Amino acid sequence: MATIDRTFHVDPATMHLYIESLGKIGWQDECGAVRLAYTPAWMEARKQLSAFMQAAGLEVREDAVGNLFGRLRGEDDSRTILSGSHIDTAPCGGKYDGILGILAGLGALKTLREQAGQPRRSLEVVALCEEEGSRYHATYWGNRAMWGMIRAEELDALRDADDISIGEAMRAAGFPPERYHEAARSDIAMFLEMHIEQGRILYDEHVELGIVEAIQGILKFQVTVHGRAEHAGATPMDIRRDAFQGAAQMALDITRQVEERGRPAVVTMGRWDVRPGGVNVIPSEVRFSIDLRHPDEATLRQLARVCSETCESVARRRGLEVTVEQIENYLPAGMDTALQQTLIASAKTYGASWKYMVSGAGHDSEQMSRHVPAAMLFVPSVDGLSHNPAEYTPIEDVVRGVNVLTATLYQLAY
Ligand code: HGY
Ligand code: MN
Ligand code: MN
Repeated sequence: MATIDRTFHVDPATMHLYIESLGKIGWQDECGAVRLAYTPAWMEARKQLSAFMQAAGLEVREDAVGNLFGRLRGEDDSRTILSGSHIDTAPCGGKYDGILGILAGLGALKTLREQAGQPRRSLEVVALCEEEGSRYHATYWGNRAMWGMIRAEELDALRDADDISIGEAMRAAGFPPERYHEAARSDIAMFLEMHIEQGRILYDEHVELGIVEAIQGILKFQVTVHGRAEHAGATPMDIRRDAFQGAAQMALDITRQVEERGRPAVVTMGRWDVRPGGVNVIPSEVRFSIDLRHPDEATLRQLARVCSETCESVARRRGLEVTVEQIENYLPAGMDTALQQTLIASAKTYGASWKYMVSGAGHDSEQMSRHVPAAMLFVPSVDGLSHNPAEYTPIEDVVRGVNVLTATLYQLAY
């Protein structure tokens, strides 16, 4: 049974200052937090974080792809206990997704340095440079760089909506892409991530903390439908090869089949591109994304077959061509049971209510768990809202989570 020898109390005013300072950077009133990888807002947020890390007495360093680290060096400096999350946001994000995990790690290390002094084992907080895949299909870019999983061809192949490659964006931000491999590390011992739940289970059930047992699997596809551009007025409905009507039918048929499967299966088609885009032109080409998720690998793969078979049968019926390309493949990931027990012992020490959960959202911990023991601590999202500017977690929930994280890191590093 895990034990907790000491508790700590992070300063609520410090956490509030951190959240509000970072929340302002990249905020766009009609959209929310917009901090896409290698953009000026992303650079500004890293600069602010770096200043807070220095003020907390941490040794600050950035790696070759822009991950930012704050280190509290231990007597034994050979390995690193890492905590943190991602600094980038969804296209229109909130003030908590990702960034709160970084600030929680920062608050914890600041508190430990002030109240417990030098640790036995080195501790670090990390602002991972890119997790969302909002600008590039480069999900977990910072994480994958640390594990030496980036492939050189990605630097040119990954392009944003303005056809700027991730390598060009890196260079413009001061990170020569040819040095990406220097980000690889072999000293990470374990990873702990605090994150907002982004769903409504904790909020609805009035539970204060979530202990994540597993992160569900995610398969993403890019569907491209080809038809024939023709005149909107002069072409009878029964002879059209309308790529949009076909794509819409595919989306609705897939959605219906996933809904029939029931919870927790989910599917989202969030990104569409209709060409040529004329009001009076029958669309000839439509691209849309599929984000498919389920905690069970076999079910996930079975639903992936449903997606491709549905697209092909609709295309046949409508005289269209269709390609279904898999662009991301993250299988379900289990969190480390020993680290979960330490988090639970810490939650109990603070008298906090908690429950086991499976994460609906993907997280950096999923990638980390492929290489080292990883664990996640959830704090509630009001109304379950996330990937939305109205994202909100009350400061008392934030402080409770940071206190539990701090006591857990103390147990692991002192
Ligand atoms: O997509 C996700 O689940 C995460 O927000 N990147
Ligand atoms: Mn997110
Ligand atoms: Mn996130």
